[in-house]
Amino acid sequence: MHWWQRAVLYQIYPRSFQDSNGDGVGDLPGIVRRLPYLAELGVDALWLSPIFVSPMADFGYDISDYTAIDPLFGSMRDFDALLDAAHAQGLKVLLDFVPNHTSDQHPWFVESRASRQSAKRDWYIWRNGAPNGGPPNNWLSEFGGSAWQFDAATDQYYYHAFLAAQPDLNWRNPQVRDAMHDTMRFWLRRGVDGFRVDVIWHLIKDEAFRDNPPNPDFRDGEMPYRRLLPLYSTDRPEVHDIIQGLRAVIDEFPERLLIGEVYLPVERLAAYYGRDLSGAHLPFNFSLLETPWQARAIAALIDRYEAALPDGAWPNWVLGNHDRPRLASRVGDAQMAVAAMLLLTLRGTPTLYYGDEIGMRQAAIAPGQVRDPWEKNVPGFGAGRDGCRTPMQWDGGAHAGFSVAEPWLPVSDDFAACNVARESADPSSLLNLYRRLIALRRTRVALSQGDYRPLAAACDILAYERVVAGDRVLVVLNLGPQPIVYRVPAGTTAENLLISTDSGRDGQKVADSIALRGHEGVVIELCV
Ligand code: TEU
Repeated sequence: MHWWQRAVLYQIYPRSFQDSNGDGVGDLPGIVRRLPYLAELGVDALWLSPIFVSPMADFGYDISDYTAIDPLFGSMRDFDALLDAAHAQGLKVLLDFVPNHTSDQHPWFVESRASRQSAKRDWYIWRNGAPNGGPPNNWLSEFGGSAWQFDAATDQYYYHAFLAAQPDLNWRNPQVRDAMHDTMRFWLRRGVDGFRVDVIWHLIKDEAFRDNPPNPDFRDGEMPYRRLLPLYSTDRPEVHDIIQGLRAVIDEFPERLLIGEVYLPVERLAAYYGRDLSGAHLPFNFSLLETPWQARAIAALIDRYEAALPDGAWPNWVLGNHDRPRLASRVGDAQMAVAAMLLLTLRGTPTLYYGDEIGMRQAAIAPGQVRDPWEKNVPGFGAGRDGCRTPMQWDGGAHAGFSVAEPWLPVSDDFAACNVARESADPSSLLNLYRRLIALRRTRVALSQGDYRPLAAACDILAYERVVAGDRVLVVLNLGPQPIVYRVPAGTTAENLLISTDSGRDGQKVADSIALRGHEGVVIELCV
């Protein structure tokens, strides 16, 4: 087994984790200071959202130098110190690799836009306008409006899937591929343990630039980008060759991990493992972010995902990230513990988003405090991502212990009750449940490696087994407020209750049925 199959991954949004120099923005020395917290939580690897030199139009997802640290976060020396300190505590470090687009301030793009004859012209996607005027085709930017930006100086348009300040690279150009492969090698040689690759399903666009068809499911009031199906601008068959190229670079180094960010239905996602598993090790599975929080819907999703996985492909699950509303606000306070138990008992590598382990909620952002360019470009559709990016709540002191200065985004107003210091001291807190679940996952092979066997999905009950030679556990989750009694399947003998979301029950003997309170989840040891 590879380390990442047994691992629990933890996403840090560096701007918001820990400020060490009093500028209100988190930084690398801040992360170093908090490594003991992460080691105690029990996670195995950190993924850092981008820390590279950037004008910050999209908070680091617009990179102008791939091989230098933005001074806002620290220096290369700080990065090396973080890598060493993390490794010394047994934590792997994954970086965010953003190969689809650069910043418009990147020297490559500056050179590319300088003239049609520029040696780097073809590094980006330049097209003439349509014969009757206007952009080359109907493609839309995810962040609002046409995906084509007119450049008066050279009388052509360039393509940007996101902001106009994030021009897309042309991955059909071998020089682009070589340059980007070299940036990967730069970090791999320094010792990073792998990458999370940004919008990997966007990397190649249709060679003929055909118009995207209308989306028959589009409803008024939805995000304008949803008006068309991105058939020709994303998820093209050729993307898998590009990903194979990234994977080949990863495989030049021992035991490195390639994760791909892919927002696609699980049936399409499966292809991102690549032919003969030569693609991403873990194409991120975001399907829980989009599924109604109901037992039947979740059980059906797990079945679809398990069925779609290619032979030998390793699954993974995500409950939150820096682009989506906070878990606590999606499933409701009462279900946070059950959600934690689901994530940490499903088959495959789980990824936690910073702050979800203490139950941070989507913060209210006043109109004057909006920082997210997506929200600014397309206001009123609920696109705003600031509310899930607020400072980590370490304690009940000034600015929640995140910084001595006013933070770049406001601290959520629940920080006096919801913070690490308080929850650490409370055995029944969500944080301590996460710690117990992660520790259990480490000791029970059934949880880290066992097969998944669905048992029940009715009303509010979701039950399944995890089974491996010599170890077998039963997970029962109550997704509703009513108490219920769950009967252990016929022919099965239950032993101890290993963990309940209601602390205090751990270790209880279980007979042939178990009574669960509303919103309770349990993991039970079964006789093998
Ligand atoms: O996100 C892409 C992203 O989340 C959306 O564009 C996604 O396609 C949509 O929600 C699908 O429904 C990545 C980064 O995570 C994000 O922070 C960046 O802003 C974006 O790419 C551009 O780099």
